[in-house]
Formats: sequence, C-alpha cells, structure tokens
Amino acid sequence: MTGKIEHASHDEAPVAPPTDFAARANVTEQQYRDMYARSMHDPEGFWGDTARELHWHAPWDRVLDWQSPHAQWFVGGRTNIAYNALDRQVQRGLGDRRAIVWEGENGDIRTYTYAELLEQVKRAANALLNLGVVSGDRVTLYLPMIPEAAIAMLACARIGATHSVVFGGFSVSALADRIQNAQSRVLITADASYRRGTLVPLKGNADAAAAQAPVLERMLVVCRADCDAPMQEGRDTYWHDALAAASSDHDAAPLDSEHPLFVLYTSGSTGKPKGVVHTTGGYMVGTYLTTRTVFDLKEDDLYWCTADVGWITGHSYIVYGPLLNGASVLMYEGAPNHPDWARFWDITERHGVTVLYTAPTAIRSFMRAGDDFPARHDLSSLRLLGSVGEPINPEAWRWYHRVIGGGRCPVVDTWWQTETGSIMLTTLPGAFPAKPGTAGLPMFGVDPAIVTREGDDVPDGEGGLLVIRKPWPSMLRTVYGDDERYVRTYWGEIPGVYFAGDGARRDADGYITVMGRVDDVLNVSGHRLGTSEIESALVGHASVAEAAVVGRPDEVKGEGVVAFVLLQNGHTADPAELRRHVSRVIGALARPDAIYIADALPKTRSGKIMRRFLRQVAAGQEISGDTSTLEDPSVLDRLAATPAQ
Ligand code: 6R9
Repeated sequence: MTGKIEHASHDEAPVAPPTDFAARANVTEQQYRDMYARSMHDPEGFWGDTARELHWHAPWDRVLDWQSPHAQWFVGGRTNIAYNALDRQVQRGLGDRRAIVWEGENGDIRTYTYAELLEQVKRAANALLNLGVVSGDRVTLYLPMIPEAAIAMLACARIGATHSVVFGGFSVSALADRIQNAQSRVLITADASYRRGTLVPLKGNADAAAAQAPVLERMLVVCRADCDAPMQEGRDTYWHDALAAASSDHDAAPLDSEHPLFVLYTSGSTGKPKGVVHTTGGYMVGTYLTTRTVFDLKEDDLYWCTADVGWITGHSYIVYGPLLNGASVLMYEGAPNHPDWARFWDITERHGVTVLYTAPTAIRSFMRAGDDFPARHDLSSLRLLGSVGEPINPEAWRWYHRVIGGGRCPVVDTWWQTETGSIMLTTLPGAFPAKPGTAGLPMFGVDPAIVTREGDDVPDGEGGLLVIRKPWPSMLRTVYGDDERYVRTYWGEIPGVYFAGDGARRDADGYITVMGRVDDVLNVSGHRLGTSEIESALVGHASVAEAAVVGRPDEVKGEGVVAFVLLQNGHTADPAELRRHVSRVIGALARPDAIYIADALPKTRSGKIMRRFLRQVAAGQEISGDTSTLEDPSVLDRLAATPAQ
C-alpha cells in the first residue's frame, strides 16, 4: 500500500460541539480565553494556582526559574506524583472508585479500585526497596499492557526511583542498550504477553538483554501467562512472591519538584535514541491539567487510551494524568484485530467506555476493515473521541466522528511529543468547533509560533517550523547523561526557542495544523523512528556496505520504511534476511516495507546523500528538482529502474 494520504486543507468545514456537550463542558470558550490569557501574562500565578489543587509535602519558593534553556518549576517544593495519583484520591473518598479496569487479550478481566491500587503500589514500592533500590536509581520496565506496568511505574515514583519503560515490541539489543545507557540495575519484566493469540516471550528477550547489559543485577518477573520462564537463581524473583513478602505500609517519599520521574527513550534525526528526562512537579501539574480539560473528564466516565505504556502517551494519558484526576481507566493488553477488527468496539460496548483516545493509524485500519465491525456493537456510551501520534487526515477524522462517534462526539486532535510531556495543541472539545485535520489552539501556557529556519515569523496560512517560545511545566529537562545534546537538539537549531522537528501552519482563526516531521524522523503507525537508526542497523549486517532510509506515504501506517542498500563486494541480496536483521536490532516496528538494492546513492560532490530524490523514488514519483549538485546524476535513472523488493 503506497496510497497518498490526503492532508488537511484550509477549507475543511468546522464541526461544532453538540450544544448539550458544550453546556456541560469542563472548559467553555470564555474560560479558555481567560485561562489562556492569564497563563501568558501571569504564568507564575496561573501555574501556582493549578499546582495548589494537588498535594505538596512542602511548598515551593518560586514557581519558575528559567535559565534558558534550563527550566525548574515549583523550585524548592516537595511532592510525590504517586501520592497525588493514589493516596490523595483515597483521602478524597474515592477509595472504592475503579482506578483500572483491565482486559487481557485472552479475555481475562481484572479491576482495581483506588484503594486496591494503592495497596499494590505500596507493596511494590517496598519490594523495590527490599531489592536495594534507592531514590535516584533507574529501574527499567519491559512489560506488556497489564496493570503491573502502571503499578511498577507508580511504585518507582513513590520511592523516587526513575523509571525507564521500554516498549515490549523492542528487540533484545534495543532493550540492552537502554538498560545500559540508563545504568539500570533492576529490570521488571513479565514471563510473556498475549499478542494476536500467541505468546510473546518477554522474559526470553530480557534474559538475552541481560547477557548484553552487564550493569543489570536483578529482575522482577510478573507472571502474566504460564509462569514457566526459566528463572536465574539469585538474580530473578517473581513479582508476586516479592509483593507477598513486602509490607503494605509505605509513606510516599517527599521528593524535590525537580526529582527525575522518568527517562523515556525516543528517536531523533541523528545518533542513538535519546533518553528524554521528565521531572516530578511540572510533569505532574501539566498532565493533571491537560487530562481534565482536554478529555473533559467527569466522575462517571470510563476513559480508554489505547496507547502502550511504552510510549509517552501511555505514561501521560493512561497512567499519570487520568489517575491524578481520579478517573476510571480502561487498559487493554492486546491487538485491535484480535480475534477480529471489532475488538475495540466489543470492549467499548461491554465496559461502557465514554472517552476513547487512539491513533490515526488505528482509525485508518478500522476504516479499511469496514463499517460492519463497529456496526455490530452499541457505541452509544461514547461521548468524546481523541487522536494522537501523527497528523490525522480529514477523511479518517470524519469517519471516526461519523462511524465511531455517531456524529455526536467531539474529536480532539492532540499534538504533542515525548519531549513536551503533555498535550500542547488541541481544540478543547466543548469550547470551540473542531477543524478536521487541524490540531487547533495552544493549551494553557503554550506559546507557539510558526517560523523560518532563521526564526522569523511566517505569515498565517504559510507553512513553517513549529516552535515554542516559553518554557512550560511538563517540558523535558535534559537528555539523560547528555545535557549538551539537549541544548543543541532542542534549543540550538533555532536560537532561543524550542524546536523538535515538526512543520506547521496557522490559519486566520489561530488554529495550527501540524503537517509532520521536517527532519529525518519517520512516523510509522504513530511510532517515531530515526532514519539513521535503521541505517546503522542495516550497515551492521555483513552484506551491507551502505544504506539510506527514507519514508514513503502509506495509507494505513502514515509512513512506511524504505531502504536503499549498497551491498559489500561478493555478497548477494537477501531482502528477507535484511528485514529480519532490522527486527533483531531494533524491533519489528522498524522493518523496511521496501528495499532497493542499488549500485550507488545520489550524493552531492561533498558526499551528502540527497534524500529528497530517494523519497521521490520510494514514492514512485518522477524525479524532480535540481539534480545539478549531484556528483553523478545518472544514479537517479538507474535507481528509478531498480525494482523494490
Ligand atoms: C505524543 C506523541 C511526536 C511526533 C510529533 C509529530 C507527531 C503527534 C500529532 C502529531 C500531527 C498530531 N504527532 N501527535 N502530528 N498531529 N495530533 O506522539 O509523541 O511519539 O514523541 O511523537 O508525533 O510529528 O513530533 P512522540
């Protein structure tokens, strides 16, 4: 599938929220305008008041200390995000409310109330302490979508251990790299996970990663499936044994507001994935406020975000933001098409999901599978829909709105990034009409601009680079172990402002349409992948001399991975083996969709690969543009005649 995705144009008809939705909305148009204006002219007052809605063990001295590009929020304050997510809810009388309703792919169902979740988290916190984990240590999590993932994150947060969650789809070597980079002595994993009816052997991967990560000392192993993974004496302990042996008494550690809460690795345009560092207080306040306002949460909602906890969306909008608001969260372990494409709609109907937050790539898959699947289910419990991960094309937006939302649910298209920690742009559901394909207005405290590479403003309606001009509470603080990379990557490209790689334009109403990455980062099914990572995986194979990777439009995945490969002398092409190799090195999500075995790459005289031309070849387009800077323009004709494999 290489169909071109239709992108948002200026003339999409706005879709107003239904009047009854708007009448009950947590934020009205006027409230948004007042709150936003205050967040711009009095940020310290605005954020101080918001933060005071949560519990602080000790008050802050200053709301913001901005030594550009380093921010500290709620300086000197002490708090604990797990305390705010759990103990505070129980104290507010919400102990019996459902915190997590979990459904396994195989049909298992477990429910935790806030009181039950708190008890589990306290035991897990003590279990970690019993392993010798202390505040400031990094703990790596490599887990399926099971409640223990949230419990483990919150347990780390409770004792001040910094969690590093690695997506369960990542390979052994990607896991080992992250364990080693974070210098993490403890890994929490599971025996296996259900995915499309088969068992994914997480513990086997964890064992293999441990062999490549000498820093690792201990493993806690959740028994999700059959519990028959081999356990290494002295190193591995079953989670259930460790929790049973641990006390259920634990006081949350009063942590400095800037204490590192987690590291989350994400791809950039160069080098290895970066460990994005988020801290405690600012991230807590940012996810708390955005969850309440964007998802319009009410007491009786059952909120479902279909992301994986291995990504930022899972951190901010499955675990922290919803629990900080006392929400009931649905969590699902498995694939959207198991046993068939109606699984999400079956879950929605049976559990009565009211707010659904998913990704454009999933929506496009549902569209292709056909309207019959949602039609088999009663989706009338839904009242609000959300989208995240990549630009949503208007056609998919309208389908989501009409077929899933029955035409009555607002759709919030939310733009943000691992680095931003919380939602930055969206159209608040009861406050403004939405424009299909357009994220919309800035969230509180967010000061966006569309600029040129030199930092000059671009007129409304024209494309440019999306930057943020002021610090915000949930912004990343640094790159783990490499602050210089933080400064250079995010604040050095366009001096004085935050830039993380997206192109966008703004219309006359101030709505911002994010058009996608302008750097060498691909967005494949909503997952970020650096082309350089895939290239270095490919050149790591004995048969490959050189590789260049680009994206091509893909009807379902948004972008597909296309690799141009030059072979070493004497080697023959084996595209299937190269795909397996990329899966082994990074994970199946990075596997190339098409491979071109080339005899040369289009390079400038200074040796720089001109990816622009490779993108044209990959998309099956005519070569266009100035080829005179190429050392050997005939390379392009030969490439265009090369079959993709
Ligand atoms: C939350 C998340 C971030 C990149 C980002 C952009 C793309 C995410 C989007 C969107 C257009 C949206 N992106 N949401 N583009 N509209 N609503 O996805 O974080 O994995 O770090 O990816 O995803 O390109 O720069 P992350």
